[in-house]
Amino acid sequence: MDKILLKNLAFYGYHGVLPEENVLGQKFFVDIELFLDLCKAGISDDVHETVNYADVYQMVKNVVENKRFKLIEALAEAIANLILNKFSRVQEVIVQIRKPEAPVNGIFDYFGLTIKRTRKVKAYLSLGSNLGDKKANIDQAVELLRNHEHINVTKVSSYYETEPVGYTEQDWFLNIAVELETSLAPYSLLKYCNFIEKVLKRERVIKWGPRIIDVDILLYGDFRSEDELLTIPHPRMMERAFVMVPLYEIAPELEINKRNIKEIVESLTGEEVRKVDL
Ligand code: PH2
Ligand code: MG
Ligand code: MG
Repeated sequence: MDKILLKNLAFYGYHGVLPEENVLGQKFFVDIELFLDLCKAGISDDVHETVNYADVYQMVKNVVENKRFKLIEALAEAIANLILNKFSRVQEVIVQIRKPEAPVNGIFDYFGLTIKRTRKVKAYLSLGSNLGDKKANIDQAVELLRNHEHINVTKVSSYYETEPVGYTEQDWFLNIAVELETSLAPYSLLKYCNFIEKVLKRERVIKWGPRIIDVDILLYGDFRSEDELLTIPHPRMMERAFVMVPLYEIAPELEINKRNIKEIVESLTGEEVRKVDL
């Protein structure tokens, strides 16, 4: 991924375990690497489509010069946290801190550390199958999600047998909902969902027709998108019991478009959905 660099920022601060460090202070050097997509700003030449490094500098300066931590670990953590919270475009941040005047008897360039912190987003998926061994297909798709090093599957709903919606001349579906935490960007998560469909040899024949596996992104944090590749929240999820009922099981407190999920589920009148033990 692209990155923005802030190198060798020099400050005078009062962090340290030894009392004299908190009184006399010393020099601190900080390096920051911000990982984010710079493509849009590169084309538009507009600072609003990137992160202004001057704003990051002010934030880092303020923490290093005005706060007092015993450990540089705590200082670095505070800097990484502030950056991820304030600058939503930043996916990942590396913070390095160096103390060249650390009160240690000896000859050295500096003592220091580097930490890397990654934004984690909670996302919800809907999985469905109505061809072949439906349970095996769903299970294999969940396994492939679990295998990804940047995906942490946190909840999986029960299995639901569901009446086909849209194109009705087909077998009933097996549907589940999955909750996960990921540092993947929305389009990278979509790419991996499509990869899972490919591994399971899904063929795209009839729209809304029979399929070995369908892996749809329902929600990705509070990210919203309406382009030709990806629409989030999923455009039809609110009217579909086969999506909402499994989702309600694993996320009963969710709000979607400012509506409470319980109220949405209770308002559904459509197709039949039966929880099953498999
Ligand atoms: N998926 C569709 C169309 N219709 N019906 C049920 N019951 N379950 C599905 O997963 C499903 C569907 C298109 O993705
Ligand atoms: Mg679908
Ligand atoms: Mg799909």
